[in-house]
Amino acid sequence: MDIREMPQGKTFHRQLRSWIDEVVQLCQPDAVRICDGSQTEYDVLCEQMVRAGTLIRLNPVKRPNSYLARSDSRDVAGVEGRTFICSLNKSDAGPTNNWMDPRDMKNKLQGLFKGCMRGRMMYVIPFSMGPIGSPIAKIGIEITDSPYVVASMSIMTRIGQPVLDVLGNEGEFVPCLHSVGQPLQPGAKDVSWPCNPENTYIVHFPEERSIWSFGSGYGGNALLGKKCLALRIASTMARDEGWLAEHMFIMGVENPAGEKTYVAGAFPSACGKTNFSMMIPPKGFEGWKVTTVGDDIAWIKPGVDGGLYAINPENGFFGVAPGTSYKSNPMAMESMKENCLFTNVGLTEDGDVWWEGMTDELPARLIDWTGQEWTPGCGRTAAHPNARFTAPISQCPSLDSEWQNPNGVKISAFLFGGRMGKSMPLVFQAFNWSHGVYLAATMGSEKTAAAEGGYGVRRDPMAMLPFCGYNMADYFTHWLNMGRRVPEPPRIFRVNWFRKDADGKFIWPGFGENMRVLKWVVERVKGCGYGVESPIGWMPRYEDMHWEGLNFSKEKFRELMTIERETGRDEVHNQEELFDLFFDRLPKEFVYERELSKSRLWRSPETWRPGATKGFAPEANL
Ligand code: TSX
Ligand code: MN
Repeated sequence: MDIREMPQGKTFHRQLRSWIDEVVQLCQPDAVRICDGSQTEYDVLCEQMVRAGTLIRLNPVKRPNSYLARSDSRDVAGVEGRTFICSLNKSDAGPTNNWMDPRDMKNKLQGLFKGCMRGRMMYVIPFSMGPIGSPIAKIGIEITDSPYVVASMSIMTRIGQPVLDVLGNEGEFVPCLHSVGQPLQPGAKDVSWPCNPENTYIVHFPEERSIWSFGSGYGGNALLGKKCLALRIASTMARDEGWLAEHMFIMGVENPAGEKTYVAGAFPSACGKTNFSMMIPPKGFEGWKVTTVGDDIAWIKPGVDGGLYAINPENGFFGVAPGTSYKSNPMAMESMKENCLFTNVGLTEDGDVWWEGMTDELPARLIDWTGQEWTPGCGRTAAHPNARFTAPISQCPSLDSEWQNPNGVKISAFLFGGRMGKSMPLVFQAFNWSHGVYLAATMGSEKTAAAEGGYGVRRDPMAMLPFCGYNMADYFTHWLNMGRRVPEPPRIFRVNWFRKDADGKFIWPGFGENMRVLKWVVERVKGCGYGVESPIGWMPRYEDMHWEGLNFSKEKFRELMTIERETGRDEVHNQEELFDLFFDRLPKEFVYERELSKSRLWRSPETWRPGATKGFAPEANL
């Protein structure tokens, strides 16, 4: 079947139709298709991409209804250097975003988009971020010349006619214009992954609430609902409208009594956020359940009862494949058994996918992500390190029963955590909201190599550094304001699964064992969990945590939880760098919080606990 002969989505939205006309005039596509979101549309598009060499159909027995895409080797990841926030004033983009005057940028983009879809089909994708019709959801319309983007968006978001129906004739939408930036000359043969790396621009106009993306067909650069709309544009909407658009997972934790507590959290990249959101309770936690609402983005609004309610605006997982296995994340593996798109992973001889870390045993040979023959000793990786799986969230076995609740789930705790080899304990609780916001803003991961810019901490406030659509100092202020506006804000915790011992080995087993931390968190927010006050926050003692099913000694726990006065002081001192960056708009509360932290850490350990000389551990003198 030819996609051009199929029935299309229908809309009488005047503004939408005139925007489509405008884009046709500018981009000069061969034909236009308004996507209806039907299964036939998806199937026909994938079939067309198989014929064009963009997709490879995987073995239908091993991986039903699934495909592999291999991108251009220059188009494999987000491009922070070419991502812009074009607010009217430069200072509203802040020191951590690229900025250009919106008029200059529009001129540049008009030039790039002129005729850029010649020889190609233009797709109009109506999509809803959040359950269709939810009061928290937002509608976007992505116009793209990439059928791969259409297929990906139909997994990652809710698309098609139902969205147009809710949009009606007057509804609001965020226009998202995307092109791979490589027009096809008449008679010319297309490449399997068209893109334009020399002229890539990912541009956000926060005041106008529009997105223009040119030159990349990959991930967040091209699937504009995710990082561009649900984080960068939504964060500015959230600031203006009094809610939060966050780079957070959402999960439910149910105890044996059947009481469920929802937790949301943000970790910087490579800290296992997806793994955590799909955790399986370990031995010793019979009757406990963890359920998944989302693994990447949370939109959080004040509810009428004084709490904060969160929805996952997405409808799928766009996860990093390498490292994902039945050991590290069985729920993710189960989610990708069928109906999936894989990008830049290896192709096995029997037509299935493989990536580094997927199995202990390596395949004897396969075709790697660049299309070349691969063998275990060949010196290249089978999958690109940023290779992805795109899977429908509905296929996740740990999916929470409330995942489509249009009003969201009530969040009781926020977790923030980075990768810290020393100085940060396994878990501690902020003293109060402003202290918690401070802990979230100073979060980061230790730099691992001198090549990454010397030793120290790479700060990633709320894991939002690349995704905040406005000045991050104003974002901190917004967070502080939310705590004042909401009578019952969630409690805030810092976690760190990555502390190392003197031999450089991880002290904490992590993964499912993180349930022990979650249990303490849940008990704290319910008011039935014990803890002691430390110089940096509330901490569990050994006996305050549940150890059944794990052999973890009191001595190791002490090593894991210790705050040495010197390292603590170094950490607070080091935070100055971040504060300097935002000096002109930094909320006063942060200055005071830092001074309070200092006064607690600079004091003699004897005042923390009689007899202590070096530091603090929840139940011991050091
Ligand atoms: O995802 C991880 N989590 C969270 C899981 C719920 N990872 C993988 C991080 C890279 C994406 C972890 N790695 C975690 C963790 O809690 N912890 C570690 C560190 C670690 C690695 C290997 C072991 C232990 C800890 N192995 C053994 O103990 C045998
Ligand atoms: Mn993310």
